[in-house]
Amino acid sequence: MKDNTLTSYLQIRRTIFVATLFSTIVLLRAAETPLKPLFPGITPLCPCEDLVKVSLQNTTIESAKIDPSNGWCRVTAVVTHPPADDKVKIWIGLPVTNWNGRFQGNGGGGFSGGSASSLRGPVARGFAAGATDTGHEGGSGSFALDENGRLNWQLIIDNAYLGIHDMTVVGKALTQAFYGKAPRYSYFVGGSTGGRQGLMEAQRYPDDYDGIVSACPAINFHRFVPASLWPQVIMLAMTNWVPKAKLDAATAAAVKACDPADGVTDSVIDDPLRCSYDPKALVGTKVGEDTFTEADAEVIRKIWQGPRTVDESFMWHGLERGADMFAFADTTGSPLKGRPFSISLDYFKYFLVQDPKWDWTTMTPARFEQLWKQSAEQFGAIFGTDNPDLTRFRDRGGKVIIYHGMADQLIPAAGTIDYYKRVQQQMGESKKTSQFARLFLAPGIDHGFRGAGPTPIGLSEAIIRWVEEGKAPDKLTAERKDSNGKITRTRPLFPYPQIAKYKGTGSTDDAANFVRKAPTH
Ligand SMILES: [Ca+2]
Repeated sequence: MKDNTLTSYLQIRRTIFVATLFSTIVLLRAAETPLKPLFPGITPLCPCEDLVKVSLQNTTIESAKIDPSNGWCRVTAVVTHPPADDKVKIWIGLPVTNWNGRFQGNGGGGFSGGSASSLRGPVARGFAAGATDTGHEGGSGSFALDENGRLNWQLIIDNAYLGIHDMTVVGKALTQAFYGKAPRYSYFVGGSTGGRQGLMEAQRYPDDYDGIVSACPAINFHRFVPASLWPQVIMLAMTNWVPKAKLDAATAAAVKACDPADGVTDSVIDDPLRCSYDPKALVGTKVGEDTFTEADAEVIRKIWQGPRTVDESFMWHGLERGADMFAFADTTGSPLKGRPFSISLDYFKYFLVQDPKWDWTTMTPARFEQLWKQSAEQFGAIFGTDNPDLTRFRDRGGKVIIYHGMADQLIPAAGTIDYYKRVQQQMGESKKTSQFARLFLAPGIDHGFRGAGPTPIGLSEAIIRWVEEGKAPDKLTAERKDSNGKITRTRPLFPYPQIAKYKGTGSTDDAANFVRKAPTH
């Protein structure tokens, strides 16, 4: 059976929240290992309060105070971009003792650029750390429109890329002012939107970070965000709202059909891109009191296939088989009605249709296709974060680790694989790319890094070792724990396209019994 955390309704509704919290989760998992201090014994040059006097262009330092709860120096600053009167809020945390000599930028989730709470993990490990709201508060997409209902390009740009760069510049400058030394190394860590922000830094501001950890990145933003409305568009066009129980039945059937293909029957499809299970097998079967119909099968087939134009050409990747479908194909009430994913709905309302009162139930497949094209034209270059040219980042010695769960219910891993392949084409063959950028795929893991598969650990250590010691991550470890926190399964993860294959003997819960293999396709 699939992990029940994956199928719980409440968990899914909380996914945006999970994404927001993601960067904190990564760091808490890594908190055991103390980092080597790069400037042993270094102490601040000035009292924390003096940092309000630091002068930076277009920047107001609003406050600089010792936080009595943990003893750090906490600074808040606001950056603006004249002639716009935007306000990019920035939070910086500086350890008063035991600064490890490094800076860490932290990412956000959904439309939220980041949060002050994400500093806790890194500062506790001795980093000077920063985060930003990227110019607007909260997780709604409403910032995209100004008070006259027109696109607010400054706030869109702040959210798409400028805010994280501003935070990085301010964070490094305050670090230098506080300790009298610039950070020797800088890292960016984030998942979902944070993962997108990390790759955006590598693409647009390659000097900002030496190392980037980009988890389940929200790249290809202008494609996958509108694509996430597709399940609702299909159900609306077919007037066939498929209840959660049927979606779950199809997911369970796909997992059952494709799970053993990787050599281990463990409720995980290691490579869902090779699973072609067709839900027509369920037609006529009972799901609770209900009977699975041909129309239900058609909806689910189209969800897995992903959006297609009216004349059936490819628009974007669908959800992988095994990923929960309910986040995007959510329904409610009696009779059932569709309930679109909030980020997707906001994107259509505020960015594409530009009408906060837009009634999504007026959508047709033809209109969907038209808005899809508009999305690429208006926002592709700004929000897409899909530029494969990482030459400047590579040449300055930058390293990036990307990882993505293969049962991600919000961002199909296929889009990340597609981007990575494009990086390989652009930057030279796979060997050249692997010298600075590596992708790890985590089977059976969702957007919150839960699920039937084991969760990758040690990302922060891996990127630091790569940047500072030149040791590229040749393997990551993934762990699965029970509800008491006991490790019940370990697996190795190898850099894409290599896969972990069971040797055929020994426990399938022990990483030692898996070997590196090249995929057969
Ligand atoms: Ca399996």
